[in-house]
Amino acid sequence: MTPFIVNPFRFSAASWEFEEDFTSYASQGAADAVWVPVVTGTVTNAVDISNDYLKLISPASGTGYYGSNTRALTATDDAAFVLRYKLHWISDNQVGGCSADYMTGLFNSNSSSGTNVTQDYIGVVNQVQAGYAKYVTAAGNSASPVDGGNFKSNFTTVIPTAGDDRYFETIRTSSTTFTVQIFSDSGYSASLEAKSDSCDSTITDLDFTGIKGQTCTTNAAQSYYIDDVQFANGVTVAP
Ligand SMILES: [Ca+2]
Ligand SMILES: [Ca+2]
Repeated sequence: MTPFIVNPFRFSAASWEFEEDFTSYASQGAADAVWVPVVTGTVTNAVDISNDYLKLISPASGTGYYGSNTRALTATDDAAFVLRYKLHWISDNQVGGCSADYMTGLFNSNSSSGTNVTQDYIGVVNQVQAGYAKYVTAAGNSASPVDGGNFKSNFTTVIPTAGDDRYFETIRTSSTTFTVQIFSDSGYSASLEAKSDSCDSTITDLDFTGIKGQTCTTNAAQSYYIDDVQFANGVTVAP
């Protein structure tokens, strides 16, 4: 009888392409060289090297406009990747005639995210508008990440709430499908809500991850930070 030998490596998932807790930067310049900030107006977005996270503050007054921070990835697979991060909601201001929309996800460009800046993207938008704040999945081909026409599914159980830590997992499950699941724990075991959506197969080359978005001049506002970012390429299950 031939002995059956299990090869453990045969079943091993790929490893994370990177894991980021924002603790390793010796200076603001070193952090900004990796998580490249782009900003106009009075949006504040940067790695906070004192608190070891990536923070975004869109002000309720002043001239908020857009901000982005992205870091480069290596040739993201167009049909399989896993992105995880913790999102801590600091505060929001649910007023005004136009919304504050910021997205965490993957993009095919390190450009900013004004309404006229088109790019490919998949991720989750935090939208604050008069009377509500919500998380919504989004996927667009040659569009603006804050274009509501490319919003997919509203999370209705998990609502942005001051002080909450939520753990987001976005998976591109094929060229035309993706899922987003929100967990309550850093082990990604306690699921609070999940969405499955379709996307355009022409959404490709998502070689940057980070945050992007915009606000109007004196209206709705939001502040949050992300931490413990993990990215795995070419797989549809977390390593
Ligand atoms: Ca951290
Ligand atoms: Ca495209």
